[in-house]
Amino acid sequence: MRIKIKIAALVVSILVISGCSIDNSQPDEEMENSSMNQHMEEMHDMMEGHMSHDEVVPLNDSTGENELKIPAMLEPDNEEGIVYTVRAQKGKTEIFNGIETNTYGYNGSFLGPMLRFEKGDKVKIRTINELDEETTFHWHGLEVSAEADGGPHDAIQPGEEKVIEFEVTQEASTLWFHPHPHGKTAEQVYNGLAGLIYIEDDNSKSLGLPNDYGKNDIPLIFQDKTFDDKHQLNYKAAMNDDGTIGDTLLINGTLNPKLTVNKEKVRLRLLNGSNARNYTFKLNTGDSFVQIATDGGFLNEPVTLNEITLTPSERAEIVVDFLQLDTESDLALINEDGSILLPFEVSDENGVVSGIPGEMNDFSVTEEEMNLPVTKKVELFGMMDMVERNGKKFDPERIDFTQKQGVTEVWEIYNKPDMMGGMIHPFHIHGAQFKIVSRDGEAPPENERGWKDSISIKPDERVKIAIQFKHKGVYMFHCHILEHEDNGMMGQVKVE
Ligand SMILES: [Cu+2]
Repeated sequence: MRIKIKIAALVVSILVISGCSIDNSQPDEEMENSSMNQHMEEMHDMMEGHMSHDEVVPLNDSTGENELKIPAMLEPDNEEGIVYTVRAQKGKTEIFNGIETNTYGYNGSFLGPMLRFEKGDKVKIRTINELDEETTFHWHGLEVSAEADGGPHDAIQPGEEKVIEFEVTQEASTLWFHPHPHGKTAEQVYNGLAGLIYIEDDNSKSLGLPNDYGKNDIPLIFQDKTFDDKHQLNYKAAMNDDGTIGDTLLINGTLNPKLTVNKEKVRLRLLNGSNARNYTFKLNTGDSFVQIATDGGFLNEPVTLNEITLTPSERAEIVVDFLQLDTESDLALINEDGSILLPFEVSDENGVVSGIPGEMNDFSVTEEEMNLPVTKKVELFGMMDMVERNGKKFDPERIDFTQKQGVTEVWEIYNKPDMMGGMIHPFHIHGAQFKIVSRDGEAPPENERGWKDSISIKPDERVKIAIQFKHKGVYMFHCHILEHEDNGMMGQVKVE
């Protein structure tokens, strides 16, 4: 009953929205009955598919029968002047035993390799599109010129290639790369296009943190999928305009993964690489762990947590101390529903002894940044394919904001609730790392006091961020629920 009232109220509210800001080619007074009926039908269809967060299909437990795959570290080319080659390609992957699933990948059939950069590196990447459709190569979280950023303006046609160059000027962090073609991002990521970037610097190498890749420094790319009865990824069938959610979790492309670790501190680099699902990660024993890094760098000090929530595209580095945990009991990483995401098998071997330093970084939001006036306002609103940003849909021909290179501005992002209460929108800005100044006027939680490029924004929440762009050009800012992005919850800032 309550739901019916909510739906009725929502129909009215959406009719108002669609009359005035989306379907604005047709003035309200001329709206005929037929069009009204059509709107009602569209609304009905929309409600059927709308994903409220109480209704998210739970994930199947991992049986732990497959050892977690670790993405290969990409070797540089020997070719003069080109450091790396990254190819987007189609392939077949054995996700289920003895069955080939059609997938996309970078330099392989599914997902991509890890690219490791050092601060100060001058990098050239030859990007090649071997798909049958256009794509782009977007370096999520990397502070590069807009030409290298791989937004929707940089489409590479099938069979074509593009060389990009940039210098790594930012601090140690875990970033990632994925496609960003106009209106096609969600499907390409869903099919498997995503890879990791590790940036290291003098600080990260001197902190003594676990850094043996694949042994005690483990990347975890979380992606939920729906497989059809032929074990294929059928995006069109699975697609939900409000964010495509699946019941099957893959970590680094591994179905039913488990992770074998030594008795030591293990660093987990968590990446929510899902189209739309949020994850609250915890240990099944309720034990705590420490978070050491946000999207774009180390926290000043480790923050002890019992759980951490990541919305799509957010990252966090955490350290779990398997020397301190009771390894006799079953240990696993679980989510908010208690679904088993990743069982751990702890070997009898002691690993290396590593500490976690008390001081890791010197991040701060300055007094000046705190007092800057808000000069850009972003309002996120809507659901399904009726999402909008500041009352508009993305238009590649329209520049929404301009900002001066090297000048810090404070943006305020507001998630305007709808009659259904609204939903969390993960908000991402290209080409820069930013600082959270406040959430609803309060200082952000301790584990968000570090560089960010993506943030979760709850319904009715107002978040202020301080952002500076190092490079010029046109950058995207958008909701990272990939279907919302494809449906136009995106704008462009021109940095001059
Ligand atoms: Cu959204």
